[in-house]
Amino acid sequence: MRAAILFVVILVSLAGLPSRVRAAAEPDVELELTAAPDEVAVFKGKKTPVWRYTGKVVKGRKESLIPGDSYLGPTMHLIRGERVRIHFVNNLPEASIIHWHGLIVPHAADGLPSMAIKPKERKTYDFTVVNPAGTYPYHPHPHMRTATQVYRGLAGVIIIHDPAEDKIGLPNGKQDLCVVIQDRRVDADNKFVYSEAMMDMVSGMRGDTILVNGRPDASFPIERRPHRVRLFNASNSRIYKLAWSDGSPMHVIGTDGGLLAGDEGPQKRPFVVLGPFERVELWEDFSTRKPGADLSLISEKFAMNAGMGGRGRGPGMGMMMNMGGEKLRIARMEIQEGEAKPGVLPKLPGTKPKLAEAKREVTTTLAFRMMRGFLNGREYKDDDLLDAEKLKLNEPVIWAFDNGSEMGMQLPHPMHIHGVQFRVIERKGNGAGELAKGVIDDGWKDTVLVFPGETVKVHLRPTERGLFIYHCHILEHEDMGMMRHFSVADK
Ligand SMILES: [Cu+2]
Repeated sequence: MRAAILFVVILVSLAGLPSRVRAAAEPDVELELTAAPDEVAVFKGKKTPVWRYTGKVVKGRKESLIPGDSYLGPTMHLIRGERVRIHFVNNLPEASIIHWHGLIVPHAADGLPSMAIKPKERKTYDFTVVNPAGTYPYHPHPHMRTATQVYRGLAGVIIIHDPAEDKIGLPNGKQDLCVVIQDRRVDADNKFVYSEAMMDMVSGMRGDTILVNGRPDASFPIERRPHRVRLFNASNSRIYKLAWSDGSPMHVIGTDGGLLAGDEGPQKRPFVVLGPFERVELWEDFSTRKPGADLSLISEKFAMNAGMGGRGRGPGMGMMMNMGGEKLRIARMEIQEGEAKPGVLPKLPGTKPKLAEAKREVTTTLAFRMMRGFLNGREYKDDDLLDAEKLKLNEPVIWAFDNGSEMGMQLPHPMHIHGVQFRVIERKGNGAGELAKGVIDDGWKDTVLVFPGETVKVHLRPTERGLFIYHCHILEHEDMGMMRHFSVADK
């Protein structure tokens, strides 16, 4: 990063303070984010009405907030260890709240649906950046309105930097690409069309127009040298099977919660599967491609049958639903003229963490039936804390997501847990089918795809006390009730 030296200076000065002093200290970075209706030139011709975040730096590093050039919110560049204060201003015609997806923050700063603020109100968030360097989303989270608010354009990226990561020597500056992938249905007036037809709600809303960083027909000028490519699926519901159009493998160096450890990555994969709000980071050496080569990031066609199931019967019985995807071009990689500067695949530091034995295990059954989503048989309500999963502070727990034993539609559900990063320790049922080779279960995760008929177990250790939520990240499923509270209490 251009401000790498400044980053080091700030972190060193922070580290020198006793934590008690730091806790009482003023924020290092103070930002303001405003959500409001707007019109943006997304396509040729008429402007597209959107809802979007705009922002400004109130105090601290000017480069902590970089405005987007379409409807997406500004990209926040935060440094691990920094204290951050963010003022959210709601200038929308309805209630909203911002959630920092994947960030481990105190309960009061998490942006739960029950904390949504009314139009014209403000909310201030205070937190310290404790997550590893990586790529994290932010987005609205009001109950029953998240899907439409995100679809209208409310979403953005937080990139966390860490001087320790800078030492690895990963490509940076212009060779550090962030690729935010969304799909929309667009009408003749360039408006985003949101459908509430039953099939669109069951599969989740999908569109046939791909937007990258808020732009159609995206292309990136690419120098003939290694790049870091951050892939972020910010779509409401679409699952992507991402690949290079020339068939060369992808080199995975990171997942939701930052870089893989040295003994689990880099990984060579023929393609990478990304569910809603999952992220994957790649290291790709474009020096092997000729200038002008026809190269694109694509989503390959794939089949996935979902439908009425039940343990032992498997998906696909009775009502059927196509949850697969057609072939789509995501973005062109325009290989520039100039000398090839090949690189070597980076060595990633550290080893896979040894997970402490978990004496506590919780299970959540997933179900979607009659246009309603259920977790352990209950639909979400802001004030429903009955039977909330109860975790203990700092106590390791195994959390199982069972997508095969409830009656109802068996659909893929990307399950997201607030307030933690977890490790996937078991996947049973092979519901991924032909997608299995591209499902990355390594590294730190905050969202995991649970395919029809599968049970996926994750290991986590909550470090923030209070009330949080977990939910399906197909935003239509979440809005239709597939969300629940859990609590973290002292021992
Ligand atoms: Cu779901």
